[in-house]
Amino acid sequence: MTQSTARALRLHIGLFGRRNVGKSSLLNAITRQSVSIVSSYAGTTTDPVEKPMELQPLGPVVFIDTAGLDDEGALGAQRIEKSKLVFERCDIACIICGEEGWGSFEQALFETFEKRSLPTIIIFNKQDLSLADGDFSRGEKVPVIYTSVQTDTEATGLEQLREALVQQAPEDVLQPPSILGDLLPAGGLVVFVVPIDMEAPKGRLIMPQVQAIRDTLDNDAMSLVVKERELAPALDRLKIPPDLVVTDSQSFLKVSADVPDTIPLTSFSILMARFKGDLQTLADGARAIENLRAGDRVLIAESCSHHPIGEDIGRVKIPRWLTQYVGGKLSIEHAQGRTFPEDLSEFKLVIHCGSCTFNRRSMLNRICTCRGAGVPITNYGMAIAYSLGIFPRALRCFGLT
Ligand SMILES: Nc1nc2c(ncn2[C@@H]2O[C@H](COP(=O)(O)OP(=O)(O)OP(=O)(O)O)[C@@H](O)[C@H]2O)c(=O)[nH]1
Ligand SMILES: [Mg+2]
Repeated sequence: MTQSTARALRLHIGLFGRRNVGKSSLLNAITRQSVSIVSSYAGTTTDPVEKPMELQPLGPVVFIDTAGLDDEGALGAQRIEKSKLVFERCDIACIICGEEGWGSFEQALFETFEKRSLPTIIIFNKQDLSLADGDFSRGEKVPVIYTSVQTDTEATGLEQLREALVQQAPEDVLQPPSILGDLLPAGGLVVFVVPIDMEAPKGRLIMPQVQAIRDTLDNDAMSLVVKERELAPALDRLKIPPDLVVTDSQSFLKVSADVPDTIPLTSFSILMARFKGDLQTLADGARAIENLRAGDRVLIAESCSHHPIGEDIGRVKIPRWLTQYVGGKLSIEHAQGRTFPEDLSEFKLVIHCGSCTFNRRSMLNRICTCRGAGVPITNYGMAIAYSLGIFPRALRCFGLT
């Protein structure tokens, strides 16, 4: 995806500040590469340096490292001009402070961005030197973070930077293109498997099902909607096999047995992992199931606050499948709606629902919170696929295994 995403679709993040505050060091720390030259000489970076990358959970971004905006002399003035041109193509501006902290220089820069309605993040770098913030008052509604990115030492504050970027990203950047349209060829056919059981709402379909059907129509593709029992006869009636089968995760086992291995298969919840969250992070989270041991604490979080009925997926089925996989009893806790524990450090894994009632920013925020706490996070569909042993198959259609 990094290569194929057009530059214009990437979130552009500009790094600005005085010379020597650590703009280039920050770029290198977040990319984990030596992209920009770092030195104690003030004025090391001259022309803007662009680095496109995949930044989970945001997706494709490009960081732009710039020359210090307090550069001096005739050449310095030209460099400042070049850096200022970067203001034009930024979606988010980071103001980085170093030894001198916040001063009138940073304040003026902040006001410039404010006038441009450019979302801003304030970064106090070089925290390892125990610096004071300087003349800074926290009146503004702008994320303020503290980092330390000296080469050869472990960087701190980068997870908070990710979180701030999610918070400041414009709405359209956070919208993924489609639920499943890109997985289908033009005129393609998808079979949806929708169990009608006790939990199915009377007389209607649930939101991810409706959204997936609508997305298929929007992408000029065809859909066939069946219950589990009708799946095999439906496939038998088709002259050409479908391009994709999407099932309710709870029916994964039966459906995977009925659908030949050559036909791509996934679940509504896994589609939602990409649409509302971040496919790669949530897939990595599912792999943490491998390391679970009896007694480990697992948080199961659900964004809607429905009243659990029957064999509730979050309360009964997932705990049962996980326990079977781990081979011992886990200590499972639940969170519903907007409540989410502040301290996640004791959890070995967070399993989140598809999050159809949250917007993407809320789900990405939760992903960042978990990342910040060093706790893997996955979602219902991924966790079910993993514990039932069909994880690689369920991710194959996305090019992931
Ligand atoms: N102690 C400490 N030093 C840092 C940190 N970040 C950067 N430095 C040092 O600060 C100096 C300047 O770092 P750069 O990353 O080159 O700063 P810059 O803002 O890109 O500087 P110019 O390109 O000259 O504008 C280097 O000696 C870095 O090693 C940090 O978090 N802590
Ligand atoms: Mg630099």
